[in-house]
Amino acid sequence: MGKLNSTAPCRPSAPPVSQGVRRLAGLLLLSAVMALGGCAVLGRGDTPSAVAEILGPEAIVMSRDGRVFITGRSGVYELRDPEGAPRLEQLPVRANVPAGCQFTGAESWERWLFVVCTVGDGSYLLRAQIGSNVPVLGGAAALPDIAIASGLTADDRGTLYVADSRQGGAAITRVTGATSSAFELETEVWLQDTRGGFPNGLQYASGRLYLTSAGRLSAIDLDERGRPGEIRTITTRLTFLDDFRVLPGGGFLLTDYSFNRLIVLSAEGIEMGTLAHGLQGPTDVLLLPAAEPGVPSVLIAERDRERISRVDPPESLQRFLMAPASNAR
Ligand SMILES: [Ca+2]
Repeated sequence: MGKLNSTAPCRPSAPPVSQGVRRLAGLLLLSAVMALGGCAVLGRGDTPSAVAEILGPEAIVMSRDGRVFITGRSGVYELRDPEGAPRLEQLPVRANVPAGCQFTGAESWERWLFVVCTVGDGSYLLRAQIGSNVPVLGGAAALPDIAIASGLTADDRGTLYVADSRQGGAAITRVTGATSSAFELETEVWLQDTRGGFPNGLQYASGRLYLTSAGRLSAIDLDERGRPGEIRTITTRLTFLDDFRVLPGGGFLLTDYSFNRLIVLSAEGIEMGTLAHGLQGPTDVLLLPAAEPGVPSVLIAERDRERISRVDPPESLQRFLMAPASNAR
């Protein structure tokens, strides 16, 4: 399927240590790899192959018409032809956003792409209309409640939710007005962090918000007024979990940042297996629908390897990625 094939393997990733140390180790490794003239591609199966190089990739999102957008440390990109001859195109920014704003969360809702970025103590929301050949990011709006914007998701009505990774800050802020023509936002603290643990990945699915914070994955019900209801812990682990996908059958495809792998959890939080290992700082995942009915492949953002990778799921886990009909529950 892909045109990128194996030549020689990269070195194995460093053992999991603290997040900051890992970041540094990742940078050193990148310098070493660049000195060697680039890292060879790893091939298929449950070790990833390279799709595109990007500085500090954080989020991968697919629009409703199947276009793939990626946030990186210093820009937002469209990944064209991910399974053929992948290439990145940077989205121009025509907005009043401070220099050095680092892009993190991304979400697509109807014809919009939304991204958040943080510089200093300020966070901003930008949007682009998808449809034109190269979407242009504009309309930067400050997000006053948010120190370190992280995960971003939209509910069925286009209300946005932003996770704030600042320790002790609000866990989740709700943003309305992002789809209005004036782009006048109303923000409110939606959920105060009561568990004290680095809110990061955030995804809305079927009337619930799912959140990772440090090693915890939680489900938060929305009541009929859209307020947070019951908060349920799905799993707690001694690691840092980053972004994830809610799978068609109700399970989760989850980046285990500290242990450099991608895991599949059942809806109940039971680990069903490792979908990819040997990653370097995985921060997000996306299911790429199969061209013909079949098994989707998976795109992975590897922040510490500064690249987007693709992996074909091992047979033992394929049923979890497919429609519920083939996924006995
Ligand atoms: Ca993240």
